[in-house]
Amino acid sequence: MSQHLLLPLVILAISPTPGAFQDSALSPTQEEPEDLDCGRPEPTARIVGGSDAQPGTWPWQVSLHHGGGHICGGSLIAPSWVLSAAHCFVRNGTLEPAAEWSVVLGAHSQDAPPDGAQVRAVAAILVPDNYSAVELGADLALLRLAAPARLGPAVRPVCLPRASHQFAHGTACWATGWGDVQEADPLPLPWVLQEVELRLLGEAACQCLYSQPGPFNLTLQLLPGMLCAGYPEGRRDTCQGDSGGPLVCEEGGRWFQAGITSFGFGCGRRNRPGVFTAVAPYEAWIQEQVMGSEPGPVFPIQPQEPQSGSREPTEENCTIALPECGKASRPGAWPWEAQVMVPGSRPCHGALVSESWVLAPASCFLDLLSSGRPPRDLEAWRVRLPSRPRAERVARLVPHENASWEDASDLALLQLRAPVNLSAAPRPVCLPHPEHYFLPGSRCRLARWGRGEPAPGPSALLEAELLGGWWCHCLYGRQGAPVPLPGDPPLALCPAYQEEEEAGRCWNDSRWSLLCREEGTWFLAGIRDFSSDCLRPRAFFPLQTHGPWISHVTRGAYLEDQLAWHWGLEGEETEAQTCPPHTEHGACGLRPEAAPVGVLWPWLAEVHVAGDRVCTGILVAPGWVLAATHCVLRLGSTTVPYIEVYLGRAGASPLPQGHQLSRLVTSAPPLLCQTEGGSWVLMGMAVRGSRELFAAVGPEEAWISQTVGEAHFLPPSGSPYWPPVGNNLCPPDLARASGSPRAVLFLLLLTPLIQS
Ligand code: 4AZ
Repeated sequence: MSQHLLLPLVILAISPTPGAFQDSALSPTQEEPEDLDCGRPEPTARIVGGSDAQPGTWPWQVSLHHGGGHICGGSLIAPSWVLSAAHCFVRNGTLEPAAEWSVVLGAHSQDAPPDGAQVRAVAAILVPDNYSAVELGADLALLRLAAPARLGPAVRPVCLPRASHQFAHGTACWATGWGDVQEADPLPLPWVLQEVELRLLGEAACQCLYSQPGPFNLTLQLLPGMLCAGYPEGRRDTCQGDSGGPLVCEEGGRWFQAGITSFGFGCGRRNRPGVFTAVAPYEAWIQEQVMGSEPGPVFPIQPQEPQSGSREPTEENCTIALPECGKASRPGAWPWEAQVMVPGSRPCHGALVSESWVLAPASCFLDLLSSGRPPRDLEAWRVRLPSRPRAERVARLVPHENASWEDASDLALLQLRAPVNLSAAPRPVCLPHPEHYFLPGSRCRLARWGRGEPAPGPSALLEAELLGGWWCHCLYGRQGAPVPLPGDPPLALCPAYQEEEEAGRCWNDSRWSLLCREEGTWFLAGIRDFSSDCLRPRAFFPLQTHGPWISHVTRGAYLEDQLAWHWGLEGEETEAQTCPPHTEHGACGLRPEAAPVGVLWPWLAEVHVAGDRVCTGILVAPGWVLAATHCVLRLGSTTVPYIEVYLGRAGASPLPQGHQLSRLVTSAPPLLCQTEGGSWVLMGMAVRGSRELFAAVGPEEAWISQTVGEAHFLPPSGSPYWPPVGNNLCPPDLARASGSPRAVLFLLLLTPLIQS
């Protein structure tokens, strides 16, 4: 819990084996004082705002080891008893054997065998009969130690509340543990016990927060015996590995254990406070289990009544927190836009992701690394942020470990020397969690990224609609590749730009990041348009896979839950799907099912012949367009006229203004049929003068494939499939009817000509 979250050592093998802690001086029969005290650590100074606990501050905190490492926390409640969480010990409905567990007491850091630490074997694990799953409550357990702990400054029991004890909501309490410091981010060495101050939330306030719908429609019904602590804005919390550890509140100079760390939705997320097992309601169960054990746990009388008015069940506001990131007064005026100024280079554009960190492409700086200039010399580097009078100084540059060889990881984080005050500007952009699912149809825009020149025109204001994951994935993916389901990280994000279609231009000289909006909040969704040249739709590398790295480095980036999740409804696939046949350039014959904007038929080409005719061509390979001969050649002529081919704009938008009247003669429409795999296949071209009679393309396969090696013919198994009645995509098979005309076709070799 560093700044806030606790940390697990779950996966890391802890170096000292339990034996290393063995306290040989301890005699198991050692007598404990009769008047066992509780909840009083030896006085020590605590670092205010710090996250490492001072040794001796929380002497009841224990670490529960299994298989050689820390798994859960616990609290010493009597010399022979430890309180923890049931879910630490129950696997698939079965209690794990006590003999596999050991309890480490008096540890501060788990790095080295700590002075004064003791290890005890576990004689018994007791779990309430009605425990079945964390979200159903009763998540507590008692561990009887094989030998009592020897009490001292580093090992003391905590006080337990009686059943009647009431903890006022709003009370500042403390949670402690060695759990993760962020989701999936273990506590770093030297594994010092972490502490975090959490406020008790009343039942109504907590239920209100957990009733806010979240991704995967996750909400939670709080049950009696559960207790919440944390903040609506999140950011301070317990996490995996803290489970079983105590939440303690000071009353009358003693520390009472109000809760046992149990679960939550993620760690430190907005409107998702930590859920604890309330200890007070389990007084009777605890007393029953420890009966006859001397000395037993201490349940002091509540030292003072909580102030009236702050107790449950008084009225509580339902104050939910709104995102603190991703708000922009208008698109294009991005309050997170950062310019990294490195002497001798053009500014590099990035995004502010927290008070202290800027995310930018590593490629802006990698040349500095390779040219031998030490990147550590950041003295002259500056970062410009909106509305800041002076440029910020840079303390640290952290490139992504794969930055130099993987475009999808072309990322670096720059730490500012001093955190900036966040306001309307500068304000960080929101980052997606790995499971974020940007809905097809999401509205997205571009922001400058890296060293690219701005595109001419109102590029930053262009609005795109995100295409469906299946189409985007298969267009750039491999044949048979499984399409990621919602909740799995996508390999690409494809925005379609209506304006770009209309402008007939492409910006292959520019570098962009992709911002997508959910409920008025902007997320940095993708980086580095990786589609080459003018290939459309554009494709961006999704940023969400890097969320854990960013939060690990920054410990405070604004990762935000998905805000729009009405998916799984019509149109969106939720079943496993694989990609249809493809070429080395990606799948052929795919088009967006619901075609939000953009090109309905992405292979259609406008073939402009000698300035007076426009007919239809078909893109059959990156450099080749197939057209009907009668379109290209005038009757009786054998010389090829001047021809221009326009790609990527047919089917969606009308012909450009000014061309429309003189060139409205569109001839040789193609006949396309859809295969079972979803690909569209060119079956025929209309014969001269007809819109209904088609000449089959199939017989020309040999000629086409000899001329255009990369043209892709569907294998026999992908034979065209005729859709059910009522879905009349293709007319009867005229193309194969006997006596049907041979296609007379022209292949046009494309040369790049115009790039406006
Ligand atoms: C866990 O997995 C866990 N943020 C513990 C506490 C919380 C979440 C998960 C609360 O043990």
